[in-house]
Amino acid sequence: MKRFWFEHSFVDAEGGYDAWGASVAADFDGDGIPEYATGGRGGGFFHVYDLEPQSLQWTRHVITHDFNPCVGAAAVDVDGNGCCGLFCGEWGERYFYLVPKGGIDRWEYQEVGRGPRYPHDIVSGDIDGDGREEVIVREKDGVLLVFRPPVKSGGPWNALEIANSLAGDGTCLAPLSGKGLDIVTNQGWFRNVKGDGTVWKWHPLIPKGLQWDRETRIAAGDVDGDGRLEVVITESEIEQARLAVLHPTAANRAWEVEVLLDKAADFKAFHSLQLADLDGDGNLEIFTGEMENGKTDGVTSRPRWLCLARNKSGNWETHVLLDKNLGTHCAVAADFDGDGRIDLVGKVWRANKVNGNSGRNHVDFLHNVG
Ligand SMILES: [Ca+2]
Ligand SMILES: [Ca+2]
Ligand SMILES: [Ca+2]
Ligand SMILES: [Ca+2]
Repeated sequence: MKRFWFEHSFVDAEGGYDAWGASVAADFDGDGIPEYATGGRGGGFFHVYDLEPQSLQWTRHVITHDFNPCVGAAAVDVDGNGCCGLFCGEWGERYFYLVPKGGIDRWEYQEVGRGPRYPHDIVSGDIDGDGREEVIVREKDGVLLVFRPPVKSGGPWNALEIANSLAGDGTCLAPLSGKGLDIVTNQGWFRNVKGDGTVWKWHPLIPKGLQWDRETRIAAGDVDGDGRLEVVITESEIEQARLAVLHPTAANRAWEVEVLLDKAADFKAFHSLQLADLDGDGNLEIFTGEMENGKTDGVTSRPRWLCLARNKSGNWETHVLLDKNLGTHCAVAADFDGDGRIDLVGKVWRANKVNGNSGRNHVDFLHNVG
């Protein structure tokens, strides 16, 4: 019996469009099971896909064709009632908040403000502890800001700058200091000093000597079971992409690096990173995957989906979850059919000319049947 066993099917094999981004898993219709949203360019689209758990068939709902969502998007609960809307930016300066109206086949949206033109990373979390979520926006090679939802719905959102110029990308939220949610980036982490999001103090993370590429995916979790949070980071756009676990040290020093996949492993463009318990043993695994879009070519290098898991001796092993010449970008882990096992859904940014879907764009479901 394989430890990790996933069956692939297409969420959407009819692809089309271009520059697929805004990849989000969340329960938008309130049935307790997440849906999958994604959108992008090529005329402008935002879709939400809903899985019927018995037939394992996905239904596509169009949220809007009115604008072009950029790379970043997040589900956000602005009033603390457990129900989510979507927050995203366009390829341009407008930012939007979208909410389902009585089911996921009808949505309303509003422009909530203006901001940086290339919102690559968008994450949500309650950074001031008032029970309502805020949204962190990071422009690639640009600013890091917080958008706060209005007290009265429909009003403009308030934006506060945390840093004005950070190289590259890769952003997540995690309680590293134990006082509220801190902001973790590839350029160091920002401590939420008072736990209310008003004062942020920068701390180092990656040692300079490692020469980590500036484009990354980043996530935090206790991946080794020592009771402390580690930070996991990938190189997301380059060949010979690495993946490392960073272990906390003294507060003002770079973290200790444990490289799990080095250049010699010869993987490419890890633009997906999720920490999830994929085999249900109570320990987190590290999920990542390679991109298409010319980062692999589908001929001499075929993109794979991977997970890294510790074996019984505590050593990390790499497991290939999918090897069908189908790459992925910003794939997400969630239990999409509600059977208690964490599944994976991802989409391409842009298809390789040669891929496992006749050169077309695609959205993929890896159903956890292990
Ligand atoms: Ca749902
Ligand atoms: Ca809040
Ligand atoms: Ca596990
Ligand atoms: Ca499942």
